[in-house]
Amino acid sequence: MKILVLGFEYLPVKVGGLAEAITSIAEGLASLGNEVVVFTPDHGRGLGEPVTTFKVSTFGEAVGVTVRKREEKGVTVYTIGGGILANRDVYGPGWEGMLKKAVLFGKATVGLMNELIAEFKPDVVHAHDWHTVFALGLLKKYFRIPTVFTVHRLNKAKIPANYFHEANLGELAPYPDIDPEHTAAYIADMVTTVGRSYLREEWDFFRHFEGKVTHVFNGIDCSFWNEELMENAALSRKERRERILRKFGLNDGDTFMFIGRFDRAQKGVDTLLHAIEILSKDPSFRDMRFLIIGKGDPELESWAKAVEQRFPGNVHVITKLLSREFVRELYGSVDFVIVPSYFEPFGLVQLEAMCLGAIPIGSAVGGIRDTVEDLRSGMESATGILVPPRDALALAKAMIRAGELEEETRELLRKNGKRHAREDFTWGNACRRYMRVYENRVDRAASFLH
Ligand code: NHF
Repeated sequence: MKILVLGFEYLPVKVGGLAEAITSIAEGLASLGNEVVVFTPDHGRGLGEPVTTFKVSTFGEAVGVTVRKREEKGVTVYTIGGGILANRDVYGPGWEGMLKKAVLFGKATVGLMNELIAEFKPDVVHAHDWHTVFALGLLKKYFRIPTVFTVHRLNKAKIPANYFHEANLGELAPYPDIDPEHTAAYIADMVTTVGRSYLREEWDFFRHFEGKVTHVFNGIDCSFWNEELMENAALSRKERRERILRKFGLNDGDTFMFIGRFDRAQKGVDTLLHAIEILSKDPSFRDMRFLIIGKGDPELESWAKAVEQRFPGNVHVITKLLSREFVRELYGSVDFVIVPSYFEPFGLVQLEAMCLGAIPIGSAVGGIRDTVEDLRSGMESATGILVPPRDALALAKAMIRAGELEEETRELLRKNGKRHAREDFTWGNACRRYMRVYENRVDRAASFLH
């Protein structure tokens, strides 16, 4: 098949998990024998060779657009630059800048498609997240190509209708404020999201598109998240843990790690900080160590630092960016990884942890629930522990329970986790299912089926 992928992030341009997902999907589809082309903004990176230039009228001026092209792992990537598309802030500058970027990107995709269509007429356009809504709408309007819209995370924003008028899509904007996710899903022929539980949790949104909605799980690339590639691969897990803790000035003990954005809306580091306060009153706290890694909300950063100062023998906080290689050492050394998200469409941390033998303790939401098998499901398949979200007491209790697990049980959880992550959540599986979506051979979510 000929597949055109649209997205605002494509590696090496990365803000969050989206870049990894879109790149892996494009490369995975190419390795299944498809012809895959990506359109993505240049974001001032200047990657690839310039191949064409043209002008686009937008917001009262004629903007010179430059398109660059590169081939990467079987995928042809066109990056569209010029005007605000050259701004390095992927989702900006500011909200207005973001919207202008999305409109210009949309209009420029029509210019580029005009040049390619004689040679490359896509069988399907696959757009990722709402920033591509104008591109999706315009490619559908001008070229009548079947479209798929994938939600990686609902943003639930409202856009003034004039941006749709500016994009020459006034017919999609009959009201003053438009939800771009709703519009993208409305015009798409198929709508997917990255996990089954997330689809159900957000049914209030997805139910509007019942009949053309399904999930496609993301994958995890275990070729990088692999214990054998660790610097300390030759050491036992216990020795690795001792080393890592010593590096941070801590004595050995059961180690719980959080890694992620410090925000108030999703990742739940506040629930963990509350749980540590609760645990500090329990005798088992003496032998517990916590590595808290991430950055973001300054208030949460200072709260984490304050907890570290109160419990210097137990807690170590890192707010600087770490290399992927060092994060791999950490995953392969700690006992447990805490994923206390309020919601999580798919989530990578719990899977990276499982690939490297760290046992996840996470919220029973979205992708965490889809990928972690709770201890209660029986020892044959269990890979971690699930707790209700936003419940610091439940999380604290789960950590005490985890600390009490025998080595034999931990070993089994690690073994199950590695198998589950490596075999059940591959990008190959994801791409094979996307092919079924494109070919209309996929099962649908239905409100009357349980
Ligand atoms: O893994 C890539 C990512 C997801 O849960 C994640 C999220 C945004 O919030 O699909 O998209």
